[in-house]
Amino acid sequence: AAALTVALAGNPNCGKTTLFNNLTGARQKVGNYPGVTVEKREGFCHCRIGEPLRVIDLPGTYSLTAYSEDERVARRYIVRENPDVVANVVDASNLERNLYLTVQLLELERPSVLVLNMTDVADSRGIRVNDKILTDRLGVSVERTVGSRNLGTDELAAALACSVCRPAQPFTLDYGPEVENAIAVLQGRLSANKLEYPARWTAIKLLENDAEIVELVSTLPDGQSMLALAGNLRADLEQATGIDPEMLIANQRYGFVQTLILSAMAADDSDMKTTS
Ligand code: GDP
Ligand code: K
Ligand code: MG
Repeated sequence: AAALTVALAGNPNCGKTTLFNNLTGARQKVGNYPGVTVEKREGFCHCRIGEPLRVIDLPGTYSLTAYSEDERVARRYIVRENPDVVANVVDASNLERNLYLTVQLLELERPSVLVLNMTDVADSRGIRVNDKILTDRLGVSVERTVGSRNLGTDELAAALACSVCRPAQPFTLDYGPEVENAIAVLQGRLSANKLEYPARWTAIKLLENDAEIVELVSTLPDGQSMLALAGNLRADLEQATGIDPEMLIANQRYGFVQTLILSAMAADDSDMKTTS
């Protein structure tokens, strides 16, 4: 059987390359500075469970906008190359910034596993979250690792191999009534077309006025009228809320993440797993 493809995605410096090395036995350069992973790398994980995993180390990003090449590379890879599973690596000591990317990755609708790395740092700072809350609210399984000590690697490999056995749980962030209405209108028009990106994600990106997605939609048979519609919806949203739609959407994402973290930290931690 063909190897399952796993894409490692996450913020810069959350430990993606360290986990890549742990999984594949490679010796790629890691470091606490940006720009180490300039392009995606690939290797194989011959883990204890069945099939080997083909592991891709994507460039680190804080968001999935069209503003930087790293972000475009990451989102294009996840959609066009269709990896079997996205391993979203998260710095567990810096949840707010990291989960802001997580919700955007989940909107790409690929099967995903949430990897809480740097759990040693989180533990030492007293940052404790309940994995079950994260799993319930995000629809993904959670694995804990300490990459720099090669802890949790086998469990991670097993979870990645297993992730494709069960169907992906759909994740939908509720952007509030005004934005959701606009998304629904655009999604309805978009779903008549064959798109490479998920229709809901594409609708959100049109409301954010994402340059690459605007370009893509302009090539559709009724693309020009859809872009005009998106322009009107953006103007209506700005009129109704007084906020630029791109900012409005970013604010909703931050709000969701903040609420999620508060719930996950407040929850009884008696069922917490530890790695060390
Ligand atoms: P990337 O930018 O996501 O690829 O991150 P790297 O793999 O280059 O790691 C960034 C830095 O964090 C390196 O110095 C690693 O040794 C360190 N690191 C990776 N994982 C952990 C971990 O779980 N705990 C701690 N304390 N450090 C880690
Ligand atoms: K790095
Ligand atoms: Mg790296």
